[in-house]
Amino acid sequence: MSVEVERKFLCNADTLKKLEEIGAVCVGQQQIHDQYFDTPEFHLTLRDMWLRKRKGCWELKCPTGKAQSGKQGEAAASLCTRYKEITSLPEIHLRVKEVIKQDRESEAGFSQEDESWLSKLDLVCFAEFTTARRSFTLKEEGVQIDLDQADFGYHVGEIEVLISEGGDEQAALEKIRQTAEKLGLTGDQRVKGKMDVYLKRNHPEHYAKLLSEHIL
Ligand code: V4E
Repeated sequence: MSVEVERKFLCNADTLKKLEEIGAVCVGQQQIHDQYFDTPEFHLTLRDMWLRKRKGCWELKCPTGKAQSGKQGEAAASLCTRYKEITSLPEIHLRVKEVIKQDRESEAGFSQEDESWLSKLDLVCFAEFTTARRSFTLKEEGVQIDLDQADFGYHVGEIEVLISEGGDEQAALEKIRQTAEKLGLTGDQRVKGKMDVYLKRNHPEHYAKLLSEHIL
């Protein structure tokens, strides 16, 4: 299982030029269609768990344990997020079931095509959007930079480093800090992700609930 450490940033007219200047190499462009699922009572998202279907595969992003302390300090770390990424469907099902605490037993076997487990756990799609993504890499640093343009009109960049669970978070934060510096990012506020903007516009009640619980 991997942990994604990332820092979002606001893109501007100079971002592409800057990426070129720092030697970032474009490694691809893609359209990503995401569908996010939760119960009507928001069992998952209120625990900062994000269940989505992307390119026909299920993914669950959930919080890692306590942040590792280190010399990066709280300020740098607070600009970044850290989430475990689970892609094994049986494990996703188990974790989701644990949280929703449904005692209804569901069948043991599933396939990517069989979506009956969703309705058994009362999961419905609450967000659906498509993102045009351009990805760049700073190969020597193991850093990926994505420039995302969501179809609801939000443009955001992210600097990300993947580590294994229990891997060196401080090193990841340092790589992100150095990349942000090279890109000339100056802001000291965490930048909103796509979901933040999407929910605020489309589901203000859900958004307000997540804000009040300090999830967003
Ligand atoms: C973790 C999370 C959500 C799930 C989507 O995560 P995000 O990284 O924003 O999406 P995306 O498309 O870039 O995924 P990737 O391709 O990198 O896997 S939705 C909300 N969160 C929580 C969250 C948060 N609290 N603050 C910030 C800045 N981002 C995400």
